[in-house]
Amino acid sequence: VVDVVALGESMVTFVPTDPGRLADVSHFERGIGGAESNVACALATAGHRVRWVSGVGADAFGDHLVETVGSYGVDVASVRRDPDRPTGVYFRTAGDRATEAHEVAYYRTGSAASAMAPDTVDLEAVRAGRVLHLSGITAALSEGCLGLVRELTAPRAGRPLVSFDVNYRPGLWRDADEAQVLLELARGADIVFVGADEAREAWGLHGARAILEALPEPGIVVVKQGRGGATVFDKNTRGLEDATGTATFVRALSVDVVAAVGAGDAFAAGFLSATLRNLPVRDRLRHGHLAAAAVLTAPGDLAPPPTRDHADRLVALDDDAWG
Ligand code: KDG
Repeated sequence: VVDVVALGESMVTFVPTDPGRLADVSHFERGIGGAESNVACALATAGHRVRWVSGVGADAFGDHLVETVGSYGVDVASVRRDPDRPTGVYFRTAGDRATEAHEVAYYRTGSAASAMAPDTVDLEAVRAGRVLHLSGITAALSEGCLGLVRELTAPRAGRPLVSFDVNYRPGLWRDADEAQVLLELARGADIVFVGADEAREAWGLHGARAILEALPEPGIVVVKQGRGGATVFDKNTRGLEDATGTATFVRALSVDVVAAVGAGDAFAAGFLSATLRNLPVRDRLRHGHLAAAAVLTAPGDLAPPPTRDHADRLVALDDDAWG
């Protein structure tokens, strides 16, 4: 039995070893990135059975991605090797510590993963887990990818619990429909992760109340307030007709941020792991914040999260420690 299936594109990443603009720096360190495989690797580290579904080229970077994600214990047997299309690559700067702004240059148009579509992916393998994790990035990659995410978020008897991270990437969207598309996909999910900032940017929605009113269907909506913390609204604490409801808020850990990229993925993984274990909502948030802190304090998109035992001990610290 698979606990979680994560579907989405992963790329080989190149992050400069010294500060500066992409136009100027000359040395880069190779890593891997990809929102959904980041989630998959973190969940596997936490002891869950995880499958990653994607496409990569039949090239050296494809080998590297499959081997690296596989080395976390993630099942990579459903990753399609495409002889005609390359593995995606991206370059990004480590980012400004104060503003968290960073430069990103994607080389992924026409990539193997962007060729994913309902008829090129093994849908049975995708639907085999208890949870299916998707993100708005996939929807932006191509018409075929959008069709696939639509298919997977459509109502269907016996489907897995669908987790959807909005992951708004303005640079990836080409048509003007993105706000509507992302909203529609989020509404088809059971668990939605969205940053208050991205809800503002993508949907023009200000504050949790507006977000909840726009997303009446999902059983769980997690609104992330960046360094402030995150709030969970679930069906037990909000009536669908009363979108304000009561909610559970947990402050984020205060850490010295090295690079923020990937923190949202780690947060989702920590939250989903605790959800699979049926932990109380407060502890789901604490697990999310802990996993995020591990990534925030490391330069890469993907940093090893604390082990399950270690995380459990930290989550059990009293309220004073959690602030
Ligand atoms: O969530 C982190 C991602 O942004 C990164 O790992 C790469 O998936 C990625 C993307 O498309 O930006």
